[in-house]
Amino acid sequence: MSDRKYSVGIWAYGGCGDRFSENGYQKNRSFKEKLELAAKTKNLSGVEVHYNGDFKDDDFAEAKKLIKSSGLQIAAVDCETFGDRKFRKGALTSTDPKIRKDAVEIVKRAGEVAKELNAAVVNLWPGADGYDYSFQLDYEKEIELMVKSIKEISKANPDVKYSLEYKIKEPRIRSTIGTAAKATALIKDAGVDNFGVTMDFGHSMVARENPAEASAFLDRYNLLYHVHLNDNSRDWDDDLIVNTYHFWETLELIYYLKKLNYNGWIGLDMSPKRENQIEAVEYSIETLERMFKYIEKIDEEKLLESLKEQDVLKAHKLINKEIFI
Ligand SMILES: [Mn+2]
Repeated sequence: MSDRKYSVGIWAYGGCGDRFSENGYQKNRSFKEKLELAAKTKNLSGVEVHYNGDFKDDDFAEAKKLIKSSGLQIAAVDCETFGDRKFRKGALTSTDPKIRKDAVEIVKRAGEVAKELNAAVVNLWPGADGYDYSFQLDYEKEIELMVKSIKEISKANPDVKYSLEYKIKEPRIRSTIGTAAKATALIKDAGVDNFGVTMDFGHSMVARENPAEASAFLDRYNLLYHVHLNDNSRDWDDDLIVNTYHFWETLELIYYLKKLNYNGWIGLDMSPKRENQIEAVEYSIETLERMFKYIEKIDEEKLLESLKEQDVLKAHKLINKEIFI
């Protein structure tokens, strides 16, 4: 194995339910049981966990013990600000000051938890923020409140790295932060220097971006804090096994992670509903490792030359030579 650090969102070992199966297609497991499966997964070094989901303040001491005994590192602490009924009309952009404050407090507290668990980032996916209908929101207010919340979170924990995970839709029909460009604009607007972005492959695809290009864009502003790998059919965030739909987009992203010297966690965000969960994660890591190795075999100088000339055939011939042997 290489020295690349692979992690997975611990929900990959949970029930993997959806609105048609709230109990889940897989067995609903406790945090302890999920950690046990993660610890059994080959070549996995870390997990992402949800503060206010997998554990809250009252069972944090117990969760810490379980994490320690699992031998796993914590790649990211995610914040649960989306499932609670009170956040159904927004969390970080709620027009109810009490509800917005509750959401901001969860994210601030996740920062403290991240420090204690030595996590690389707090992964902040503002899933509750957005809207479903025309004439539902005051958009000016929505943006103003999101920027205000980002500023408050940043100021409370200046030494914690917060990574905003954009997603174009779901559960809201239109999310407040749907694209890499919008996440960047909001971070610049807030004028904070401890906020970056999580580029989730599937979210980027559904937003009709190209993940490699989105990553290069974010890197230009030093905002590529974290990545989530998975795959989908491009019309929904299916969180499928890596490289099962989009081979070229995945390979190009791998090339760019190397080209940009990305040295954060290679995070998996998957929901294997009908597959063996350990095997699905192991296969995804193995696939990514193979892809990194393919990329290393390609003559970099010639590839850069072909990119400069925009010579697609030259580039694809170079790449194909190493893959389809
Ligand atoms: Mn994700």
